[in-house]
Amino acid sequence: MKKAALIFIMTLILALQSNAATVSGGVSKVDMNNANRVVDAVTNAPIGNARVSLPKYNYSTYTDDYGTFNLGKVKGPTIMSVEKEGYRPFSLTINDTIAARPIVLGIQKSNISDVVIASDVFHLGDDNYSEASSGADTFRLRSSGPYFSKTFMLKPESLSSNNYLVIGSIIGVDTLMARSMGQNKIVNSYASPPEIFFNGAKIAEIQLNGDNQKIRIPNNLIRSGQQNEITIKAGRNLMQTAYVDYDDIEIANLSIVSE
Ligand SMILES: [Ca+2]
Repeated sequence: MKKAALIFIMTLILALQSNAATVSGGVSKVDMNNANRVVDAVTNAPIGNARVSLPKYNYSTYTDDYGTFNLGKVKGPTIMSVEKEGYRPFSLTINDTIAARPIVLGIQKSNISDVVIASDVFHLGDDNYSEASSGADTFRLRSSGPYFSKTFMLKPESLSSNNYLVIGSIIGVDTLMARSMGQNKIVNSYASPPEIFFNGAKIAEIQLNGDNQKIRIPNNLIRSGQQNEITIKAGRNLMQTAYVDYDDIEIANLSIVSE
């Protein structure tokens, strides 16, 4: 997953270079070299009036007609999310280094079969976490408890496709694997991974932080044309036996994508 994230960041940097042309049009001239922009991932056309937000800073703004937007100061890892009618909700974990350079974000048109489960950022856990946690600096939202659960309809046609749960961004996962990958600075402990359940059956464990994690939903678990349920359960600090200490995490953008 880390490799995928690196490739994604490389793509982002290449995208920056290939888009580094100054475009003039209308009355104002926009310096595309130095602008953060939201574009259509397929056509590369600028997308105006997209909402870009940093929930940690309670910051949100809209792109202009050139797709450009300003980001305030960013410190440490934080989730940035982009919303635009007709497009899949998009999120990206950024930090000071990424925010210091122009960011070009390609977003994808939504498909009629996409189901958005949550388009905002939510916090799972108990609000008790170490400063060294991989998301500690980012947590702002109060915990809604150790579980997230939501029901939603899936169309009858979903059974003729492959279906995936897509987690836009996740931070704060402090598993042994996350620690060994350098995603946090915790020395003495680690946590069990968050678990994902679909209609009561466990379909995945999340070992690492990152963006756009895709989890296959086995078709035999799907109730087509009916209500289905996704549940995410926070992991637990495995070195704390005196009481239950849930591993605090934040998640942005959950959707079901059929392909
Ligand atoms: Ca905790």
